[in-house]
Amino acid sequence: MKKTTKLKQLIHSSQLSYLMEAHNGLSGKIVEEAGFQGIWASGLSISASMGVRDCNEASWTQIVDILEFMSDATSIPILVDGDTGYGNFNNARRLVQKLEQRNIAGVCIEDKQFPKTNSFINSHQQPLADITEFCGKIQAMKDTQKDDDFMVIARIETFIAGWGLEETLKRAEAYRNAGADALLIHSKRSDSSEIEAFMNEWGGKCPIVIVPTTYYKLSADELENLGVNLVIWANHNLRSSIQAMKKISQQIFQEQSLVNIENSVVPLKEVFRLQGTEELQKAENEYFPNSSKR
Ligand code: SPV
Ligand code: MG
Repeated sequence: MKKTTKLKQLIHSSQLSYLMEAHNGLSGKIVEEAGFQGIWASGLSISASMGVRDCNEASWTQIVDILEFMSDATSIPILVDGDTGYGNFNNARRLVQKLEQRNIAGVCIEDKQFPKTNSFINSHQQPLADITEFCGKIQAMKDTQKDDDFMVIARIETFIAGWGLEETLKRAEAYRNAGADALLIHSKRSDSSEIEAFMNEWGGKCPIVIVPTTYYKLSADELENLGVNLVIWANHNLRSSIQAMKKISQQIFQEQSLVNIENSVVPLKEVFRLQGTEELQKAENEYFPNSSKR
């Protein structure tokens, strides 16, 4: 099945589905091996792993290069965090073309202005996009996609930017009418009250995606009971790897030796396995039989 069709099915499934964050080919592979059915290519995590801020400091082509590695390394669908689409409708529709060429399954764009700022930073100062302009962007993206199953998800930042339920519902209806395949309702509260309020009024008119980073205390059952379709674990591979890298760097720096280290890191052969070294060795036997003699 095509990756686009898989993502579409996940979003429309009657069961709650989950996407796990990855930020490069390696983390994408780890997410797939863990059993997840899809990947969230997080703007926060990709920018952080590049050592820059989550405000479009990395150019969109630099992001697309990373996405190409992620897509090549995995067989499950990738939903890309497309920020604001990197400009106006024209930039956003060109992004769709480039993502489809790389076998990406869908993209999520948020109704803020370029350059965006991460939703958890200075969110009271984050201007929202004009509704009509954002609807044109969604339409242009949907009109551009060649594969009917490519997903365009519209992310609503009203709660993040200090607006209420009324504005959220108004935008939700407008973006759905513009052709969005699903809506991501973002919240930075430590509880799910904003999401619950929205779900009570929305009435299942189209699939809903959430990112419970700050309301992380919800149990699996509580998440299920919200009635949303897709949950994104948005940054947890990035955050766990930062913790692991800090710990090992500090320990090696202090001990100036690897004596106590070897058993707390994966063996090299695991790195080679994840890189697919075995496949190359088989290919060498087939296509390059005398390679060992050279
Ligand atoms: C991301 O993962 O980059 C997101 C989600 O956009 S958030 O960081 O919550 O804005
Ligand atoms: Mg983001």
